[in-house]
Amino acid sequence: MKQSQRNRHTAPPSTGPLTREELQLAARNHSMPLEALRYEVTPPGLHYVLTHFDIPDIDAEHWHLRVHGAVERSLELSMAALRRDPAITVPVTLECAGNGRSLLEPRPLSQPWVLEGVGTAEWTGVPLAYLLGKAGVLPNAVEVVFTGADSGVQGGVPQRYARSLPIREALRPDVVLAYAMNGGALPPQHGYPLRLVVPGWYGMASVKWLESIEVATTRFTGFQQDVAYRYQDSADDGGTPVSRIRVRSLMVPPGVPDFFTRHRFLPHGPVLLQGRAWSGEGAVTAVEVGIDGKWVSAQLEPPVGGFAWRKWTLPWVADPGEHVLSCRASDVTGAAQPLEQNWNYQGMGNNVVQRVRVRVE
Ligand SMILES: Nc1nc2c(c(=O)[nH]1)N[C@H]1C(S)=C(S)[C@@H](COP(=O)(O)O)O[C@H]1N2
Ligand SMILES: [Mo]
Repeated sequence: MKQSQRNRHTAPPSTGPLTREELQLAARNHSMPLEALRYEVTPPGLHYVLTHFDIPDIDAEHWHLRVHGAVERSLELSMAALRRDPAITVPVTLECAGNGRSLLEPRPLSQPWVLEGVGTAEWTGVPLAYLLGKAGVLPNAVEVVFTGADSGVQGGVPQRYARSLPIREALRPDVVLAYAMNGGALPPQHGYPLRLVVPGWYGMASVKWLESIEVATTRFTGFQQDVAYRYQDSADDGGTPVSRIRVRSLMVPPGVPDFFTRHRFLPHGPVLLQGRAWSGEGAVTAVEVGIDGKWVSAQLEPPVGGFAWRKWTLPWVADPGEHVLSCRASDVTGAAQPLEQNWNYQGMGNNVVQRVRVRVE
């Protein structure tokens, strides 16, 4: 697909007020309330949700997973068969690649996330590598294509939701085909009866309502791979694909909110500031907390897992007045959250530092 054709049906970014279409998406797809950062593992109802089309209605009794393409043996597996395979449980922080989009100026028109398109769950299921091993990946395999049961139209293109992974990522031992979330049945909105979870990658890679796994000998060029989820400077820029989660931290806003503005009110005196930090590039190594622009190192707790967030805390003595609190994480690659976000056409990979205004009384 030529890039000039790619964004032909996508409305250009806007400086105007929020549109009805954005409201419609925001009401369907919910984020994680920031106070839920207190939970190490996010309760399923508080985990963010992002669904491009409709939640498909799947009868798990008759559902089958197909594993096919460049393999020695194609497989067709029922849920009962998958449950007999060895299972692993992986704690994973998932974040939508468009998280923070509505903070950009001009604003790319899509799901208008603020900051909270994130959550951490314990995903239980069969390692993808185990099933690929059973099928026998042929030596000319390049990618693995994952297709969900959901379909619709995006950018004028009718499609089923599908994404691919390079073969070396697909063979990682921690990539899981999950049928349980936090020890309970996978809820409909999170991909029942089976979804892929790719630790460290932005959420778009973790295909829900999975029906087909195809080992491919050429690069996949589906819409969600080649058109959506790219870092582009403009509609005409081919851009680069979005993959791993950029380092980020968030804070539980202290005190209590104003109902409408969410401005915070806090009594003066000692308060424990806290939040969580994560990165898909590797371990978070530091979190600094900014108090009116002065940065102080926070205390870090061990992460919940290799690609799950870690808690940070910082005791603060709040003086009366207006204050701006922020937090900034860095990871093992040396990457740190930017103070001002670099703009991109689709509003992808935002990890600008969060700023929380509080009035101490
Ligand atoms: N089949 C299918 N899988 C999907 C999607 C989708 O629309 N359809 N959305 C993706 C996106 S963009 C994200 S961010 C995550 C969200 O997962 P969650 O809703 O379980 O948090 O699912 C991904 N997997
Ligand atoms: Mo997403």
